Amino acid sequence: HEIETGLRRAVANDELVLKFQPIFEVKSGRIVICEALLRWNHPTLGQISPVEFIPLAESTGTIEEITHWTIDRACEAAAHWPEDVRLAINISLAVLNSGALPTAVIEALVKTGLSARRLELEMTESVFLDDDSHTQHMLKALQQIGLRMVLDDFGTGYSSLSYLRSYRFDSIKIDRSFMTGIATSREDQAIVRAVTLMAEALDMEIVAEGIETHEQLDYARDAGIHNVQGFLMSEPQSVAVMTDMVLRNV
Ligand code: G
Ligand code: G
Ligand code: MN
Ligand code: NA
Repeated sequence: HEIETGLRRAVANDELVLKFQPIFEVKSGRIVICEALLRWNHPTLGQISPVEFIPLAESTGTIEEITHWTIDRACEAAAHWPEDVRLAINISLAVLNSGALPTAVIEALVKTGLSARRLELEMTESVFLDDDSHTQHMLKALQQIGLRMVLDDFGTGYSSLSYLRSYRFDSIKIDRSFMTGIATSREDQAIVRAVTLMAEALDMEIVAEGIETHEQLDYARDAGIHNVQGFLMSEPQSVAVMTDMVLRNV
């Protein structure tokens, strides 16, 4: 309850903080995308993870305000980055279904001057349980103005290949659970290779997340994964450090 009431004031009290975690192109070693990751610095409880407060924000209705704050701040930061670096923002199901997303996104793009093609929305496949929904039409409309749609945590949850048939994602992020034991698991190796081949055949970019060791990075490279993200390359960073990193991007 302390969390619940606090959440309503978190935006106004400036308690939310955005971190950014870079995603690197395997081929060039360059940063190609930065993912915005939300943190809540609670005045008495300390730093609270989005895993804890996002579900609460969804059930109490504060998720829209929080997401719009995130979109505004993240676009503002990314507008100062080089043109070839994209921004990724996580969007939860409740926000996708609410209908307010397109206006919030377009307003942020106009206000900051960030071009639509530099913005990616990451969502999990729960969004697509309902085939041909209103939400899918809305996402297609955003895609038509240049935004990229990313299927996050691929391979977990309700995972079904039918989502890939009914909706054109620009990119998929294979869930980090497939990378954790890849050095010793023939199953994980086979799955990562197969998913990469499929992504390529469907003209989707493929990202491996949760890369923590050189060995995992080697397996990702050998499988043909395009982009990688994980603590081996970089943890989530402050906006200042992230901006410095992309300006020195070589
Ligand atoms: O780095 P990490 O602990 O931040 O993220 C934990 C989870 O919270 C991940 O599933 C991530 O996608 C999610 N998350 C992080 N930031 C946001 C955000 O701004 N909005 C939403 N909906 N989820 C987020
Ligand atoms: O679900 P999503 O992919 O948006 O989650 C992002 C989460 O993954 C964040 O909590 C981020 O801090 C975390 N993360 C990023 N890289 C790594 C990594 O190499 N290892 C682990 N364990 N978590 C990671
Ligand atoms: Mn994500
Ligand atoms: Na993920």
